[in-house]
Amino acid sequence: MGKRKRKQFQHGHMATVSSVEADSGGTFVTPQGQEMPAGLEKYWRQRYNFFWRFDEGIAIDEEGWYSVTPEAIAEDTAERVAQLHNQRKPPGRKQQRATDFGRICIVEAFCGVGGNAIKFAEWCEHVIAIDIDPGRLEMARHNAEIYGVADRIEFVLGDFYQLAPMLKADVVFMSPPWGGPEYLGADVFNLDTMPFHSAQEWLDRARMVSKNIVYFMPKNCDPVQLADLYPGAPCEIELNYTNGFLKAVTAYYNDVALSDEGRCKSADRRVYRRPASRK
Ligand code: MGP
Ligand code: SAH
Repeated sequence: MGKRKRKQFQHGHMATVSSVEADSGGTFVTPQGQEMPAGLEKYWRQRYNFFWRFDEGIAIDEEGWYSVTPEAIAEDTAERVAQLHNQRKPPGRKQQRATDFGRICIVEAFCGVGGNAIKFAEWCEHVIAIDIDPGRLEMARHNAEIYGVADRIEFVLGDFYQLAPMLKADVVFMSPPWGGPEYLGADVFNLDTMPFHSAQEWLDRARMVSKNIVYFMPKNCDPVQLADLYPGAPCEIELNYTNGFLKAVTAYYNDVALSDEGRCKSADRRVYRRPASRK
């Protein structure tokens, strides 16, 4: 990655930031002298939770700041998905990282600035990373280059809802827009009220790609409603933490629901388990 491209992203980041300033009013200045809208300070303070290589030129825009999956959570999810391949190996084979897990192809339906895509690329052979926003998709590519994994990611600009019928993969990961930080305003987040498409509609699209689905969802959603999106499938829902704070929940359906419990670092307990139904 040349210097020119990194600089261009720093500029793009500032342009996005200034468009938020008008809404939120106040700003804060980082120790590096960068002015940011006050509304993003909470996220900026967590920057190394999102990307430990943040200082190497990571690019994030407004939606990216409040939507990116914390790195430790993304890592656990990727490691768990990679176990799917391990299950298919002959017994006795010892798990190793990335190149050894090899053969998983995963669709990351909502790539954003690449928080999940980068971790999947570290653990799986091939990642198809889709986003409808060209600027954010470019930031994801740039960030993946910083992590040295861009060559394992196929970046696709488009609408996952339209693309799903044309795709096949081992696993689909979905972290769709939840409607911005306001999702925290509800006591219980209703999965029917997500923007653009309901959680059910997204999941039904994902089923066209693979039966193995991983769904990253608000911490205040109802786990039973989340499990019921895929009737009959084994489902496991985990709580995702960073530094002891609950951040989100992740639902795993079908083969990815059969986890190795001992290995998870950021999700410290399973909140919901449903075995496969007999019908
Ligand atoms: P958050 O709103 O920052 O809650 O979201 P937090 O930090 O628990 O706030 P607090 O005030 O309760 O302390 C937590 C995490 O959820 C973020 O870091 C993102 O990873 C994820 N997240 C938040 N939003 C609004 C979205 C979204 O719209 N889509 C996706 N995919 N993830 C989101
Ligand atoms: N997992 C990502 C965050 C995803 S945020 C990360 O860790 O960085 C949700 C993303 O979904 C946004 O970038 C938004 O542009 C994208 N998006 C919204 N509608 C979409 C659609 N129909 N198809 C694909 N991407 C979409």
